[in-house]
Amino acid sequence: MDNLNDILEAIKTASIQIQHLIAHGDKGKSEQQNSTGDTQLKLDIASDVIIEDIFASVPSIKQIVSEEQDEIKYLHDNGEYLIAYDPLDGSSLVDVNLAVGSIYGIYKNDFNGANIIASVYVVFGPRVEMVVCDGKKVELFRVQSDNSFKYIKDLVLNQTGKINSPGSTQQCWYPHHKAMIEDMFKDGYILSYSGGMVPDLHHILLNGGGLFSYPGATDKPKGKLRQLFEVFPFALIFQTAKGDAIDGQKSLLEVPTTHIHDTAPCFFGSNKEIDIVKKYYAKR
Ligand code: P6P
Repeated sequence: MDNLNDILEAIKTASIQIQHLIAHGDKGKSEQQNSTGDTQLKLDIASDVIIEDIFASVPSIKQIVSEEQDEIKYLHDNGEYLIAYDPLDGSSLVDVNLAVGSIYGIYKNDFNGANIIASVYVVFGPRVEMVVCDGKKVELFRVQSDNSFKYIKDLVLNQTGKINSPGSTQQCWYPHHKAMIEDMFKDGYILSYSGGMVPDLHHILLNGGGLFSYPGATDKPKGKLRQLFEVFPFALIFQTAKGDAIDGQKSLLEVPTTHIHDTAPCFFGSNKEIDIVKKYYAKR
């Protein structure tokens, strides 16, 4: 059993500081762009600095990869864990007072789907909640008035759900994807999409099921969401919560990584909804 306590405590400490930053920090744009070409908000950079400074004091962390930085950072030669993180996913949503989140993928030996051993995300919404997955269970924690993280319950998906959360630019969807989304709505699924993958996926997990999709499309054939610090962490969570996570055919954790900022088309959901995806994506 891996000892992740030091890392979890570091994430809790960083999250309390990031919560304060969201509420009171400078929300302007910086002059910089990240590796994916997104203009970085001052919140992105400030959140990244908080996390990196705290991780630098954790001896078990060997390397880190951040959405906000081009290269791998080397922390402790004798460290055991590699962490890829998105410090504040969907940060532009703060300006319209919508929920945002931090995502952490914890790896051993190498940054790829096969080597992820745990994932954590923190959602900054009306409440601050943290979800921790060690590959065996998915646990929900909620921040209390004294900034402690109280265990609430384990999260398990039902075999089917009601939420359909379709990402990507609709006018760029491939015909088979468009048909799948439209048929799901005809079958009574309920639309839920905020533009923030952390709250959108948290909603599905807490409501017991449904489908979140960010497919390849004509504008982004390999999708938009980043493998190491967005796709793989949530894939581990959904597969551990008795749902599934695929690229249209196979497990997302089998998708090869050639660069630390690679993206992947991704589908996360309950088993019935993932079967629907496989049907529409068969032989594509
Ligand atoms: P679109 C936020 O920028 C993000 O990376 C994810 O949190 C979210 O799911 C996706 O992009 C939204 O992308 O193209 O729908 O705005």
